[in-house]
Amino acid sequence: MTQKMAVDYDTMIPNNVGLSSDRRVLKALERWHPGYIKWWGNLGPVGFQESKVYLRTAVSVDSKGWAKFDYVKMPEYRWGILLAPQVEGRTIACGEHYGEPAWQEVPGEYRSMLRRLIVIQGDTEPASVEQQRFLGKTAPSQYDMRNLFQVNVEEGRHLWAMVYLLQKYFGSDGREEANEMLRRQSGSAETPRMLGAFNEETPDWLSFFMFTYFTDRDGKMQLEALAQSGFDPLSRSCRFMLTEEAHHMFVGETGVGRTIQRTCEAMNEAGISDPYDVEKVRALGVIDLPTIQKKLNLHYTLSLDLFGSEVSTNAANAFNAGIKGRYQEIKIDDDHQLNNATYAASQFIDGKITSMDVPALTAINMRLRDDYSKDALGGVKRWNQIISKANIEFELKLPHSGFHRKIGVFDHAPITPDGRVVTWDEWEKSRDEWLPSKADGDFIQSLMKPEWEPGKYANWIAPPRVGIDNKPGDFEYVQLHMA
Ligand code: BYC
Ligand code: FE
Ligand code: FE
Repeated sequence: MTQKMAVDYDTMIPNNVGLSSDRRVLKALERWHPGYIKWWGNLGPVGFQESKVYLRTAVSVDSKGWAKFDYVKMPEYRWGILLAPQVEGRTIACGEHYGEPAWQEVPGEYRSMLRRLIVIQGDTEPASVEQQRFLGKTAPSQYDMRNLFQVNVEEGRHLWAMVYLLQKYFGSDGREEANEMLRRQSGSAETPRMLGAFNEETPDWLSFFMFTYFTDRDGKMQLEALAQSGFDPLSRSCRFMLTEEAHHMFVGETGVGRTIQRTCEAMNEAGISDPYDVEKVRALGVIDLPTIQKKLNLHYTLSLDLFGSEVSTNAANAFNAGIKGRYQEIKIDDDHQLNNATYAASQFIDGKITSMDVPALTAINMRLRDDYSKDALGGVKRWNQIISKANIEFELKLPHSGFHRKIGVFDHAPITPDGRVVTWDEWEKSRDEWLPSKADGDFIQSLMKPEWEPGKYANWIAPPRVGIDNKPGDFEYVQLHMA
């Protein structure tokens, strides 16, 4: 391994890309830095900027022991540029350049395609921070508050990762794109974030957990696909981002799991066996299981939209160019060019849901979405085990991929969560049984009372099994400093 794995903390921007000897890029990033800090101050976590948070910071990109935990004020977090180690002799994993050496510079013919993908990826990162900025104030525990802020600073770092690529490899238009990242804003009417789900609200902690389970998992899948890129600096950036991503999905899975567990415990203590007795369950101050299903339906389907159209020439071009691969491309046993392969893609024709074999090259998005759904099923099964262990008859399910969609073949099709095609009238009539209603939102909001005493948890959520960094139950994860 020729490359230094430790992170250089000598420059203002921690990095393992030799920034101190790359004056042009260092200067460009130093010029971008104040705008980023200003953005963090304006649109990052509201309150708590003066509090010391027990955060992990990457100190190496080694697979073992890359993180160090310590108290940091968030604005002083050392956001850095970290790439996974270069793999000697790495070759392009797919498409017409399959087997050729990976590119260390941007190939001219694919420049705009690459830039677009990096910009879209980068745009989602600050968007999620903006969406989650109000949640600190209603944190159900110090433990959860720390996890929120950990996710937030790491999404901030993911923005840095993409901005580095833009500044280093894309000249003046890269610089312009880097500035635009701080100008767009989640939910803005004039300058919204680029992808649908990143302009939605994250109004409460159950939404936050669903978001980190389902939407960060789209992040995982897209990063996996970009980690297969023939453009090596992008691949290496994404590979390191993936190591951080695992924690985000852990926060989501365990957050939803702990919510479910508390609901089941409260039901059992009160002798309520019918999960559909919503009023009685809610009177216990916990979130009823049908409402958890509705939140799941919402966040899963918003996340499915992030995969783009099932059949896409954009996706085919990116694959063919070797810019974006499939999930675990190098482990797939085929020609990696998809010369004669087909793939079953969803269709919605004359009001009927069907599927048709199409050239696999055009169905890259569909395939990644299918891989995503399989991946997302694991946690749902574990959530159901919590319910069945509590002897409650209820099963959470992923809804049909045609339900509540705004992108692709099912765009605005009246399909139910169990995959029946109905009339719009029927669909609208049942909407509130499938998706969170205003009343559901208000109820959840009423539970969002902060619990900031170390070791205590809001009534609607169970404590975690183990602390972060193996800390004891009453550990002070956030040294609150209220101005
Ligand atoms: N919303 O051929 P099509 C993460 C546009 S999450 C709005 O169907 P394509 C994270 C599309 O741009 C991961 N517009 O799709 C998670 C195109 O527009 P133009 C983010 C959409 O291009 C949590 C047109 O529709 N990373 O990291 O194959 C917290 C037709 O496009 C949407 C990436 O997404 C939408 N949902 O695929 C923090 C990776 N979908 O160009 C972070 C980079 C499609 O015709 N992005 N459109 O005006 C990509 O690979 C692809 O651009 C997409 C879309 C998968 C997003
Ligand atoms: Fe991210
Ligand atoms: Fe994430």
